[in-house]
Amino acid sequence: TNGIIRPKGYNVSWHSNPDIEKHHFGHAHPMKPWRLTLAKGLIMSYGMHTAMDTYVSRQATREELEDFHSADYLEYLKTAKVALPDDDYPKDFNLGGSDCPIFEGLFNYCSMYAGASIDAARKLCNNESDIAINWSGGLHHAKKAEASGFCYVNDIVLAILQLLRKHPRVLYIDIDVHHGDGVEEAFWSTDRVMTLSIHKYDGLNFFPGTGDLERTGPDSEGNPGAHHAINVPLNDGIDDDQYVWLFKTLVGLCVERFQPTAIVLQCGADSLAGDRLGRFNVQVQGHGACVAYCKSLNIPLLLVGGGGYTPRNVARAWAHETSIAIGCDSTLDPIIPIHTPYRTHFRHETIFPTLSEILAGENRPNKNSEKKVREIVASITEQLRFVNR
Ligand code: ZLM
Ligand code: CA
Ligand code: ZN
Repeated sequence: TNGIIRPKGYNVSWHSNPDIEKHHFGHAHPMKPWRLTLAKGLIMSYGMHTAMDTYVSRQATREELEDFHSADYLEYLKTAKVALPDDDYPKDFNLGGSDCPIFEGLFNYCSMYAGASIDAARKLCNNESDIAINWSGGLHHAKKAEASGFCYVNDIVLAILQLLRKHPRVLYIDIDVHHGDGVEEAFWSTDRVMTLSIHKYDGLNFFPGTGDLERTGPDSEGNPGAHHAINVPLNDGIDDDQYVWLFKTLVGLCVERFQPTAIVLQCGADSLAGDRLGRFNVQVQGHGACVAYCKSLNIPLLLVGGGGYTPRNVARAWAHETSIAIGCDSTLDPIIPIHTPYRTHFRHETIFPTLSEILAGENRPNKNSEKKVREIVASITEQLRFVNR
């Protein structure tokens, strides 16, 4: 089995539940929980599960969900009925539109992925894990009383609230192609959480329309959250070299300045080249290098999923990142094992297809100049001078 060995004295916990994967957002909706089945198949065909503590996640309780969400929103989420196509019904709490449809088992789906993130955070709190993984989480757009962008319950906020019971400072990093607005907003007024999101930004032309460089936290007198929101707005086509350089530079600066005692990394795979909704040219290698860099900091680490709309690439990235977490990435055969379920879905036989294989002639030029990237780093360096711990 590829020489997968459980790392000695190092614990990785993996939180998942096949029930989550069975939910459907509806015909042609880009969010496909089934991609988790594809990822799990790949992870298990490599035998990686034998090197982790595996947990079948449970539903978060109503009380746990109310740590962040309002009771009336949760009540509506629980009782909302699937509408008939022509029904004229109120779209309260932004539920029921094409982005956030009401589907069969919606509340079960939400409480399960939230339960997994909460459990994962608790494993880090009681030192039972060094890295905890929930690929079904990472739903960063959900607000206190509002669904947004395929997200209904904000499992990341709930997990960070767990971490804050034990940890004085949490660094949240978000490599999804979209701005992590829900998490940023939730911790907007505290200096105990620093949020760093890297994303495509094009004003209101790209969802959710927030996350410009100047958005750094409320700058009113005596507000502790000031300067603790960090935003990295990028243009289409950024490649591995630029992305990984930016990531390491900025995360390095944040860690030095903020000295987090725990890190949450949202690994949204829609920043990968060839994504149905994303616009970047990041490859599985570069995406994984971000995870490897966080691991190298030796700070308790929570890995969650997020976006990712070309399932075969999502599965590749999250399987590769699982191997990085357990430390077997260097010995892993990149040729996808022959007995991998749905192996034909992968189209190319390796976890590291080349850019031209991924894009198949669909050229996406890099619209990020070296100058722009350096200006971003200079501006954030300046911002971080205001952060004192
Ligand atoms: N229309 N079907 C990222 C969340 C991105 C808002 C423009 C809907 C879609 C998209 C839904 C099947 C994360 C917006 C889009 C069309 C208003 C978004 C259903 C295609 C479809 O074919 C589709 C009928 C649907 C939705 C595309 N929606 C693309 N982009 C964004 C939300 C979530 O990755 O960050 C974390 C999980 N919504 O741009 C509209 C403004 C709705
Ligand atoms: Ca992001
Ligand atoms: Zn996204």
